[in-house]
Amino acid sequence: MTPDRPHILVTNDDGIRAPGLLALKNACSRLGKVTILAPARNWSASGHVKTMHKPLRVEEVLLDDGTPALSTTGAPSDAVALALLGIISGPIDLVVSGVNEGANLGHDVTYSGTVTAAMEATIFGVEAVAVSLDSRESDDFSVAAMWGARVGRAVLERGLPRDVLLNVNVPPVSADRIAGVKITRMGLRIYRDELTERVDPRGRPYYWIVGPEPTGVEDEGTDIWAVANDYVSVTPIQLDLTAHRFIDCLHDWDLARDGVEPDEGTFR
Ligand SMILES: [Mn+2]
Repeated sequence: MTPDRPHILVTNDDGIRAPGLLALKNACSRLGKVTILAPARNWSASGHVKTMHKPLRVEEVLLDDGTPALSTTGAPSDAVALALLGIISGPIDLVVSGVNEGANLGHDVTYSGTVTAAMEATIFGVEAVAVSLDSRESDDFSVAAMWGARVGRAVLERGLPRDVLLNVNVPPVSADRIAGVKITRMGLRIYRDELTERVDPRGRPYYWIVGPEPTGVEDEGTDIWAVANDYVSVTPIQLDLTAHRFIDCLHDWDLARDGVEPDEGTFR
């Protein structure tokens, strides 16, 4: 059931100045009232953050088109928590996160600030969609934003099961070259990171973990396969990470058998 004028929170992980955020705001404005609360800086690949040991600031800013917005010193997931805990007044019907510069496919979702912002909404019981564009070069986020709004519209109309969010990835092609939309499962990313060691001016080593963009296994039915074939990929993700298929096997492991005992003096 769609409220007459749903209230949509738009956030991202590329920061409040990112063009993908503005494009998503424009697209989501067709669905209802949009409020923006996004990180002040780029938090890409920050994972699911809960800032606990320093204060969070929230500041009123204007986007490049003059739209009022809120920025925070916190992470993307902090932005969502701030909004849902009361920084934004009134109920929020939907959280849309993106449009991220770069895909969030397969295991990327565990690193992704874009997806974990949406996960934070799911934890709060608010429906959420993450949207990413599979390009690091394109500055046109309008097609991906439109698909994010289309998926968001469907979520508002139909609702999602509790614990489920939608991860949308859009190929970097014009609207008329999109082959369609595929409902997918998470594929297998292949990361190509390498360890680079350098030495600082004081003679101590430091490290970079960096490499070419990840590739992936293009198994049919996966998010990686869909985007590689110019389809919009929509993957339902759940926060229950339990490996259900392994539970029975794990029962047979006899984890409590003798042989590894506590140190003397522990828990006396
Ligand atoms: Mn990002």
